[in-house]
Amino acid sequence: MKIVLSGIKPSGELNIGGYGGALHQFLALQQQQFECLFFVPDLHAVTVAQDPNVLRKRTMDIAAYYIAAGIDPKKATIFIQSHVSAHAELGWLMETQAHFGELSRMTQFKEKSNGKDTVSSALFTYPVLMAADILLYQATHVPVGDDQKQHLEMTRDLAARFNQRFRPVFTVPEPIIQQLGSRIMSLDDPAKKMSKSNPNANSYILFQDSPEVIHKKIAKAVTDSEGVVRCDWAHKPAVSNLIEIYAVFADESVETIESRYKGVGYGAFKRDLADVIAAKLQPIQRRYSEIVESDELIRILKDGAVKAAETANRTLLQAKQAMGFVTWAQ
Ligand code: ATP
Ligand code: LTN
Repeated sequence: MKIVLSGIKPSGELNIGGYGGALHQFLALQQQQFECLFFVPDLHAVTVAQDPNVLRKRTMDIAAYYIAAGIDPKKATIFIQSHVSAHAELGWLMETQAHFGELSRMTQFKEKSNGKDTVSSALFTYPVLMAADILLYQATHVPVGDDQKQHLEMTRDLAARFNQRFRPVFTVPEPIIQQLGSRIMSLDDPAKKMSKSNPNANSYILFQDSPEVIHKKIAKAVTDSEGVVRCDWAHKPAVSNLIEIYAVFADESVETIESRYKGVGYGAFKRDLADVIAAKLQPIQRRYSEIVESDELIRILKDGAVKAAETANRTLLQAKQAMGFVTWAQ
């Protein structure tokens, strides 16, 4: 049985990077014979300071966007991380297995702590909680963007270390990092990942952006002076990034796009790209606004948490027994 688990943090407004690396894959995997769990990692969001009211709204937003984008609650379990307390508990147990040195090597921690006077210790141990998320459900496959590769590697190491030291409790998961869309870069600088933390709002496209805003942002996106719509990451990273975004949003190959725009300048290509993104986002935005304030969403999340907790508590009990905790039959 293949089990897929993944999540998008409610730490900022959802941008199209999260579509490329995550949602686009979630939708594809849901169609296959996988058991799918998609959750909102709110415990991960609070590793950096969050305004409580904003966190509350963004958590529901991410859940609503899952459904609006096409995740089907009848096929997948959708839940909020903090509603299943086993995550925090297994997170602690796995911290006893993680090494300070390996956590110190995590590039995401280095980037996020760089230049800050203080960072929370939770930001440092963040990958251990992520490992707990995955291992609780015995996930076999974890669809993520390229930036999560190192965290997945650590999850695999922790699972194997635990299994070896105690007894085989955890499945060692495989990352799924698709070729297209797993590294959507910033529109103002193709050397940087598209991220909501970028202070330049023109560097990313949000799920909630209107077609006008999308056109404006894509028109401003950096390109190069060659004027040829051709994918070549080494020499033309900015244009290659736009082509990849087009490919993901239109579900077309890079070659199809290159041949369509042969002899056509960047202007027309950019206008079409903006249309392609807007066409994908508009129905999602409509469905999002119908569901975000609804009782239906609350019911889906409550049912999801009950279902997730059953599996999670079972694995947690096995891990505690393996480690030698006193566990009377429950
Ligand atoms: P932040 O930028 O604030 O660190 P994030 O966008 O990396 O946050 P999430 O929102 O939790 O964090 O990311 C959700 C998923 O989307 C992850 O699998 C991540 O790898 C993927 N993802 C995020 N940004 C991009 C991007 N620019 N390109 C491709 N995938 C991305
Ligand atoms: N670390 C991820 C979010 C995340 C996640 C997970 C992804 C938390 N737990 C478990 C996949 C599986 C991020 O920063 N994007």
